[in-house]
Amino acid sequence: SVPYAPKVVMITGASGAFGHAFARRFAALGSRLILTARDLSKFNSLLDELTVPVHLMQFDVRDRKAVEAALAALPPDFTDIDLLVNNAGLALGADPAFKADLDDWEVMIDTNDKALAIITGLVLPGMVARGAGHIVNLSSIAGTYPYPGGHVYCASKAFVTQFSLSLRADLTGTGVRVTSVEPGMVQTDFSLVRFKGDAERAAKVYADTVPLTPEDVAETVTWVATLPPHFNVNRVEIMPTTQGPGALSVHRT
Ligand code: 8X3
Repeated sequence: SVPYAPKVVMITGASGAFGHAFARRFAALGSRLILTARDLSKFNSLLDELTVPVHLMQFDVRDRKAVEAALAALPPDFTDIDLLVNNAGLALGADPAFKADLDDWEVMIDTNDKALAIITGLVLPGMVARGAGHIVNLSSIAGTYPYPGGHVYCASKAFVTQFSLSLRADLTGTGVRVTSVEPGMVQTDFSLVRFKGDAERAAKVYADTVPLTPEDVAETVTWVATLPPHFNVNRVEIMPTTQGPGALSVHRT
């Protein structure tokens, strides 16, 4: 048993490996789950294994009207969200900034930052009114450590970390917790998405090393979310043992 188990957990972008891993862990704690995705068919096998009540919401997190409508239509058993896991997010491209596709920049900012802030803003007043709740934001080591080709992705994650810490400043005394979870290398479809389906390039990211797994990240999210209510983890940075910060770049003639 854990000190605290959230009764209703909402996970955005839950069709991917992180979302599935989080859903399994909170289901094991008996939480009711709100899972959101653009494509609900990606939940089929997961739904077969979950034995807790699940409410699915189909939207692109960038579609504010769709998000508002879905939240307004939550069934009674799901309205009081105890834990919001802002998991939807992505990286697109890793070429230098001066070669980047500006459409990629827009999608990253709209998804990783704008949508995350709006969904938080929609869910937060209810938590404050109830005097309890927890926002867990999936940030990244990229928000702290810049790297070549990271540009807008790194900056978008710095937003997530700083937004999380700023929320803490407003929420002390409300009973609502906020945590920025900042993983390093985790083996998922993250790189396949970043490299737009180039499986060979994506595989190279994880070759000959031991990356974290989605279950490792789920372990972290479950840990911060099941601590006793007086205990807030502001931010938690995790990496595989085989990864560490790199050197600053120096140009030599
Ligand atoms: C994912 C970690 O290092 O690929 O956010 O940016 S990294």
